Amino acid sequence: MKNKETENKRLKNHPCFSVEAHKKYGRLHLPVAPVCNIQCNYCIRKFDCVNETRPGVTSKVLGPFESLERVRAIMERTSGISVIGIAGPGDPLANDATFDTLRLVHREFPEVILCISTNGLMLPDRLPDLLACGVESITVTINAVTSETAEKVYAHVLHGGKKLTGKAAARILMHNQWEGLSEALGAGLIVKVNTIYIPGINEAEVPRIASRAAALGAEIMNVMPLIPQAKFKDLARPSCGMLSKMRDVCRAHMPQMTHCTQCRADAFGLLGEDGDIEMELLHARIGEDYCENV
Ligand code: CLF
Ligand code: SF4
Repeated sequence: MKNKETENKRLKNHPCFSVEAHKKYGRLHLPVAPVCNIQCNYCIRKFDCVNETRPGVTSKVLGPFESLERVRAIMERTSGISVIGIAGPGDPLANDATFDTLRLVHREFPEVILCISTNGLMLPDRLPDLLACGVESITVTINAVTSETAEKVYAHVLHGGKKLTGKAAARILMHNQWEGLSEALGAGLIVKVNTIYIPGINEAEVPRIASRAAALGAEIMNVMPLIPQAKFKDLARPSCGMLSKMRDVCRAHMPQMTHCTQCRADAFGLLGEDGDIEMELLHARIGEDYCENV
């Protein structure tokens, strides 16, 4: 059962869930999760997770204690960090360091909202651990509602000690994403859905993801434009106009995030006010046509 008062406070103070909060509060990412358990066709491992991070080269993977040191140092000299998140560079739930880090940080900074972003494969399994660590908000990246489309988006899924491909991979991934999302909402977490808008592959399913996520009670959706790379390097990146139109369609189902900066796994501070090096990496990688607030 959700505690409405706590939930509203979290939503109000979380820079990714609230457009107002992002002008006032920042997030601090801890890059402790290098391993991933799936292969998205738009991902190259040497870059940060493009589900949730800007595709700059990962500067450094930290361990749990190094992360705690980083939190201490940044909290001492930066005000307004309301959220500490783990968003890669791989999948947080595929890395035990995620849970060790969350526990350490929560013990010392219980007032900060803990957040993770995941592909959802291990969410039903690891939700109890996330709750025990004090996590209060999650993002699940869902790119398809049918296995035909999911098959095109994901090359493989590592599950139960096996490497699955095709429909078998698609089915287990989608089942766990929706199951995990639903259970997380039932457990009182605030939940955002990220969807990569991949022209020619999943545009017909993006609004269906919005509709289903809204029906389950997710708070907000973040439709992110494909960054063409890896197997999808020859696909077109959606224009600002296409993105805006897609968000309008999805808005009929649920609120849309329009202020995402596709930040790095090691970003910190207010959204959009990260260092110059990150901006250079972004522009070098995806060109100057990056559009925000559409
Ligand atoms: Fe980080 Fe993601 Fe939590 Fe935010 S980011 S784990 S929900 S605290 Fe935010 Fe960055 Fe966009 Fe993500 S701007 S990429 S939506
Ligand atoms: Fe890459 Fe993230 Fe997909 Fe894993 S979940 S393959 S790190 S984009």
